[in-house]
Amino acid sequence: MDEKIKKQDYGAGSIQVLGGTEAVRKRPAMYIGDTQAAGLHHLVYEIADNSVDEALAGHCTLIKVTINSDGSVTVEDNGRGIPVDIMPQFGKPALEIVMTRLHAGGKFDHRTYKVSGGLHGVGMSVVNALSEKLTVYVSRDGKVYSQSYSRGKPLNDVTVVGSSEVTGTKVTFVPDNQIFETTEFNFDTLSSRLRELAFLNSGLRIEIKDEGSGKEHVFSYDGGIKSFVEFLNQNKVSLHQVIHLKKEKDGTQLELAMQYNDGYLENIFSFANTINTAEGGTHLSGFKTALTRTLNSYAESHNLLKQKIKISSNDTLEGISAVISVRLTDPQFEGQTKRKLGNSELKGLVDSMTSSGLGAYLEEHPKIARMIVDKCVNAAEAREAAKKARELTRRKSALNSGSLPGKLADCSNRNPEECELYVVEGDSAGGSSKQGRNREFQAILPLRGKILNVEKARLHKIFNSREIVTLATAIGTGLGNEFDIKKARYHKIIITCDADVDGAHIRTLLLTFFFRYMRPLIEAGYIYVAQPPLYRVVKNKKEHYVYNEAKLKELLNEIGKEETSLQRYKGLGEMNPNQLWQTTMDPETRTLVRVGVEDAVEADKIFSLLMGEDVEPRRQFIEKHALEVRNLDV
Ligand code: 28F
Repeated sequence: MDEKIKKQDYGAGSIQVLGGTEAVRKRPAMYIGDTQAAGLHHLVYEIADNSVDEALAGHCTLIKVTINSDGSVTVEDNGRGIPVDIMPQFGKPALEIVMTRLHAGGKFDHRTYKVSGGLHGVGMSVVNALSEKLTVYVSRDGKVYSQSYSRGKPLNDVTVVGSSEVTGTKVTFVPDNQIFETTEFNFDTLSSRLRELAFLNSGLRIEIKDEGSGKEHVFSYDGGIKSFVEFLNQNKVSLHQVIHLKKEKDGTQLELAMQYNDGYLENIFSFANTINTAEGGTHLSGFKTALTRTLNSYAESHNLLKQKIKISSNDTLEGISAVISVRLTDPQFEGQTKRKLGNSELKGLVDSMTSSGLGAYLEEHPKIARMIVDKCVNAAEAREAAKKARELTRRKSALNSGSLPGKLADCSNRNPEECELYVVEGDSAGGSSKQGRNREFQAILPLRGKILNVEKARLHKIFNSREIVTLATAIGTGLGNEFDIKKARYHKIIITCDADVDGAHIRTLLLTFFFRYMRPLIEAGYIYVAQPPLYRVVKNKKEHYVYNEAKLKELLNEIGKEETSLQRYKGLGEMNPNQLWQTTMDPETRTLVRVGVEDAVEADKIFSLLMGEDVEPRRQFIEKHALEVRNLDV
């Protein structure tokens, strides 16, 4: 075959190779951010990015990611396959060079936007250097080529291992446990990023599968970020069609999709060159400024500001779901995790593109404009009213009084790291757990009845809910803007509800509340769900506590049903203090499930679903997951 033609094909001449990958192993954080879970997952994104580039070049339609049972990960695509012909300047196949040499632009904070298929292969050598073992398969020209590596060094030459009628690239790697603090991949973490990639590259199909658990997802969205917003509002009541804008100015592209729902929460995702800027940055502030100004000016020019209260930025963000995606040539990522866009020129650019685009949209859609403005005016008025109410109640508010709630049976230890707060349902459970606990480090807070559904309430109502104020005061962190995790009085907050429908509902209400208003507690790993037993089985004076139906079956098979007494616990109140201690509170024998926010989008969806107004999807969800609800691990 003609080498010259091939070279032109993929621009091998333009590839800038900087040398070996020793530097990567010496300072991995420079290349992947850190060596903890985030950096570990970054390895997968780095490989998948190459497939995305191949898709951007118009040659790849499918990416598959698999977490294998042995803990390794496989990423494969149906692109053209990495070229395998010999590069004259190295005397080695292009594939080996891509896999083993550091390329310009591969640095974590220097990753630049590749318009289409230019510099891909970048980043692969970084992943390879940080893998205990990596094997690549390339299907190309009717053959399958392969090469394996250990810590970035080839174990063999590129060899033909088979034939193939299709083309593509497949990489399987085992992250190096000498480099990473953890080498366990989280399905939900990978899944949420891959879903984002599918939204940001419409038409691309991305499949993810966990061989261990059998979980799998297929992501494929023709509508791009418009579909993303529809997805965000999927279990909410949306108020209008998604507003979708595409603009370009001074070489910067902006794509914006937004839609209001009837709730009060802000849900905005921002991206720069498809990188999730979770900490926001100049593009996000440009958008917010423009949104406030455009809505105010529409309201003024159409005489919609009745009480002459100006709409504030917060008013425009109530119930908004939006995705802002910018593409620019030289993105600067700032902040500790490099997830904040720093380019100062972007604020003005995004502001002016949003203003003109949104302004025009509102003029063309007066009904939608009117509804959005009314919603904002309504929010502004509620904010004013809440401010007045707050000033009135401030003096008597428990949140500011510094004293602890009367219902709290506190522990004597004052070191938060050692202290636990059991939040229990009702006074009777409160009574037995107070007697059963170890009062040195275990505190009890009984809540009466259902707590407020925060999904359906505005902030001032939440601040006025007695149960919520009691909870926030007992925990010590305060709420909303005043929230301070350093003030947490307990590092374990244990939700303990009955194993019935009411209990499940209260648990969900509490989790929703923590998720929406005290999320740092979940992120810090402070929130737990207790697992009280469902049954007490006694045979020959021997007691067994059973935590689920399956285990009950198992036990009865083992010990036999005859002359066995079986007690089903309907509530914690039915257990005596000693039983409660043994089964649910003794750190030696109890089981706690830690609540995590692995996938904020997924969790958000579940909460909207469980707490929102749409009855039908909720019924479906509960039917589908009825068996898991006891362990709802959001
Ligand atoms: C599972 C990970 O890495 N897919 C990739 C390609 C395709 C080409 C390519 C990659 C090196 C010097 C460009 C093929 N034919 N999946 C992947 N698919 N890299 S990485 O080229 C790398 C060259 O410059 C490719 C023609 N041109 C490019």
